[in-house]
Amino acid sequence: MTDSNDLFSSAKAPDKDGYTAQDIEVLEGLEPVRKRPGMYIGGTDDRALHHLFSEVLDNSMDEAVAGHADRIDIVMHEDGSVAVSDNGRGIPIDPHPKFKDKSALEVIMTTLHAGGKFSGKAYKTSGGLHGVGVSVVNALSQRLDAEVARDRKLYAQSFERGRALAPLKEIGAAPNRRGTTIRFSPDPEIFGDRAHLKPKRLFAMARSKAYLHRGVQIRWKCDAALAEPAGVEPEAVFHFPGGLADFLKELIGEKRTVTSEMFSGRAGGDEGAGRVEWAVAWSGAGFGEADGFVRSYCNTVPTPDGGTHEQGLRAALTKGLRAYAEIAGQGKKAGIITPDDVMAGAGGIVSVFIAEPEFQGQTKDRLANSEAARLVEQSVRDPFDHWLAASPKEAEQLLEFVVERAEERLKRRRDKEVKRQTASRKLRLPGKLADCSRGGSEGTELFLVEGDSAGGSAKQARNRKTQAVLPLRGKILNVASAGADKIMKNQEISDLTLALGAATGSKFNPDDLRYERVIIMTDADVDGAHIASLLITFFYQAMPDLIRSGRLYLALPPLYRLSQGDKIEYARDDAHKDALMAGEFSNGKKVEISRFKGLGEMMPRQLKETTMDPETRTLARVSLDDALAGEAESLVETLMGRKSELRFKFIQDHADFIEAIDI
Ligand code: 0RA
Repeated sequence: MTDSNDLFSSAKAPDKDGYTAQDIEVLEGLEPVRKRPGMYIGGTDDRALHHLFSEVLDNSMDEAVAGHADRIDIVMHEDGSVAVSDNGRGIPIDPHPKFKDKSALEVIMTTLHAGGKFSGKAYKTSGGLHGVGVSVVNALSQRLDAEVARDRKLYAQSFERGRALAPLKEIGAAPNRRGTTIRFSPDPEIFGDRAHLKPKRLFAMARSKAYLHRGVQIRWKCDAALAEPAGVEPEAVFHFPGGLADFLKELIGEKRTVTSEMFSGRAGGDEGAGRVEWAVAWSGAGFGEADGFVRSYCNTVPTPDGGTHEQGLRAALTKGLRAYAEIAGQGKKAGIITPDDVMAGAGGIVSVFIAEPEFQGQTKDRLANSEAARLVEQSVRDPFDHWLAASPKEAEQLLEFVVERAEERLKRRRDKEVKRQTASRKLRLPGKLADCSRGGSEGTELFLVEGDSAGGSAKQARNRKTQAVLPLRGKILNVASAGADKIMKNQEISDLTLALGAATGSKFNPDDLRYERVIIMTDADVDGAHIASLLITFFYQAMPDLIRSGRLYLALPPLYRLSQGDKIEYARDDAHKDALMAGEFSNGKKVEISRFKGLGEMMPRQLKETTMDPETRTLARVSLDDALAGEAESLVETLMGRKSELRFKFIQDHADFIEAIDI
């Protein structure tokens, strides 16, 4: 045995083609295949059934890819059998060294894993069953006929369910041809009575094979009795010297593309391992299949789950385009481009030929060889750079197109983020709340406002980004005198806790608070003070830490507006008004004094300036001195628990409880 790893080199072994019967390794019989077909072909469904055809076609295809054959004939017979012929070297028929009475062909056909490739000197690069071998097809066929033209003679052997009916026989002369014909019919015992090979499917498989190897002509024939009902041509010839470029043209049809020419090419010669071929075009209108598509193949076997060769293509195109943008002075644009953006509007095909393909995944539909990624990237990159440089105008259009995809992607991501945020917020937020738009709580404020009309003014006056407004209707429940049950059911209280995002009592966690500050904004009158005191009571009992951490405030809206000519001032209360009259406005000229009946009466602009705008407002921080906690407790208990008439005075008088500060 020679130990050459080069699948495609015709080695210097005894036979002129470098392969003898002793190269075939015998592993086991075919019984396991019939017992557990799923283990070998991944099931017994339609897909598995058609895999049998792939395997047979791939064997012939490999002869062609290796340069030994240039023609393959496929014939679908009326009985449901299909024959695949090639003009390759012919399966070896010499006696096998280990089984002296058997030909190599019989050993190949009846022995699992028989095939040179398992000794690293395969006659084939792949297989539709990812290399399980033609013996599996034989095992799962009710009948298989093999015919070999070799050394000017014609040989034949037939099998039923994997068993040879007779030894290989020389049946005539073949003076000027060579090659192999395998005709098989899948076994209904395995696939069921109605499992028939579908002409349409075989036709499509045959056709795409021809695109993948320009050096082969595939002829298709189908018995009219099958072709007509299936709507398939009874005869066709597939030969595509344009290779994948032809294939892509066919796939994208009349659709408009971003560049006038597609990007296609090949590297690594016409035969053998290390070859790469590709074709890519971009379409603004999309190609129908979602946004874009990539079809990939390894040794002409489709890899619908992609893999390393697709990665290589993506990498080459992305890096190439980025580099082009850099050179064209548009590096900034290129920074946001990802492989997904490049491939989003692309239709592409990539085909590689490698020595020992490894397939991964549940259905073994993904190429795993890492050298395939390097091979494709290296092969494609240079030609892509040249392609871009050769027509700057088109390259520019492509870059624009891809950058648009990137921008769309970023926008989608932003929209999704916003949607997710608002959805998760809205889900649990009270309907009356006018929330702020900022994501985190940092720098945000919740204004608790008395009544809907003041709420309306506050919503107009606020800074939407950082200030939220929750209007509370009428007097809120006095939690100091209400039972727990009543508190839980109270709408205003539940709205308030929902808006704050934090639980009450022992479950309160300051980190949950959705706002940095909570600002009670009530009218500057008795009712307003009452509501403020009720709210403070609520916070004192339900979230004392909110007060302790200095996050609860009272807004101080003005009660009076004083104007004298152009000069305008606002006064918080009578004392403040009197002080202004005695000071700034004491020049004897007429002063206009108006009294606000409520926040709702103020113009949003006035409300903003006097009460809400952090630049110009004054707030009072509600503080709770822990040293006075016991006293506060009893005060709240007496004041809020029963004697409501004392509340207003309490709020107004206790300067140690309310401390005016500027923020
Ligand atoms: C094993 C060894 C050789 C060729 C083949 C198998 C072979 C198999 C198939 C299956 C369909 N068509 C095929 N053609 C060839 C090499 C034989 C030699 O060295 O002469």
